[in-house]
Amino acid sequence: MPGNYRFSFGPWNIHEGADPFGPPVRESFAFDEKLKVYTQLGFEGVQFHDDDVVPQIDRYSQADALRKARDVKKRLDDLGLVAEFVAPRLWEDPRTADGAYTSNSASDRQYAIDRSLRAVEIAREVGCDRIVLWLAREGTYIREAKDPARAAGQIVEAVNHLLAADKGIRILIEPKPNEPMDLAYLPTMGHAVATAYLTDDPSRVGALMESAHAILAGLDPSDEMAYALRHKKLWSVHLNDQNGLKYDQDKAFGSVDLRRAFNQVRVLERHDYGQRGEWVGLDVKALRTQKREVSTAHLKHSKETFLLLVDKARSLDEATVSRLVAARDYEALDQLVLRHLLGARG
Ligand code: 3MF
Ligand code: MG
Repeated sequence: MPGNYRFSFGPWNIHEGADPFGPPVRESFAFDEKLKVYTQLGFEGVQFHDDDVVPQIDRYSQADALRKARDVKKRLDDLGLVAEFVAPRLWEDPRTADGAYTSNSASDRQYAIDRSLRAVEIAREVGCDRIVLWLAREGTYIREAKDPARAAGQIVEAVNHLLAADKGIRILIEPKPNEPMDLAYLPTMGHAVATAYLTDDPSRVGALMESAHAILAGLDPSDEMAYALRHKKLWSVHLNDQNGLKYDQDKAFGSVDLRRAFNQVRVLERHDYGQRGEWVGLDVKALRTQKREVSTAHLKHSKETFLLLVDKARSLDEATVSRLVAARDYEALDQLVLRHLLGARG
């Protein structure tokens, strides 16, 4: 297998299969069992929500929460694992029902900022300097409920609070156009990058591109990656797949559209992604139909597909690509790529 990429996923990617229409179908894996899966499958990086590190964080003082985080760090060290990022979970508490940083309630907005500041300290305790903001409920169900220009400013102010609280922390915005909201305020990479430039320290604000989120916005994930790369702001990815405009599926990488997956890998390869410490992150759900003993296969398969596509990206006949581009023979270019992906000879 080619490649010197490092892979990560989040503990939520090993789950019990509940969906909005049905309960869990598999017994849970304890946190320590999940950590063993990382080593078994060759993943070094762990993506965390703040309450993946400290379950029920709101019940604990910050001093107690940080003690618990130190214990998690020790368990990571013992297994040779690294925390990639910590993301404040700003969408489950009743105080986030109307949004977090953009809630119409001042006290609820304050809760969201305080909770995010706690997440920054937890990140430090587990040894990482990256905070991911998936702004789940920043948006509306009913257009007139909020002022969108004010909301854009509130998100910038919240990011500024985090930047000021810890001068070494970096913020990665993970855009998504919908779900749970009807319309979210930071739907695309363009919004994430533009928000970074509005903050007090744009050099410490970047983005995380999730394939399914780009597809839900009607965009091509490789173009979203490329846009952020050009701004030197592609600091992580959540690779997965999505079959058109419907509920957020988080299917195994490449499961729906192999060529779209190939182009994501190719753009990463062409821009030396990973050479500056970026992780290849997955955010994939096991199918509800999987039995418990095979409910981590989606992680193994997504990583395998990624590496097979690295091989495809590296072995594409780039001289012929250049010749066909120069001749503007895009029909032939199309077939060159299809034949390459299909492994056709001659
Ligand atoms: C939602 C997501 C989230 C984020 C995660 C980390 C549950 O569509 O992708 O996964 O990735 O919260 O920021
Ligand atoms: Mg994600």
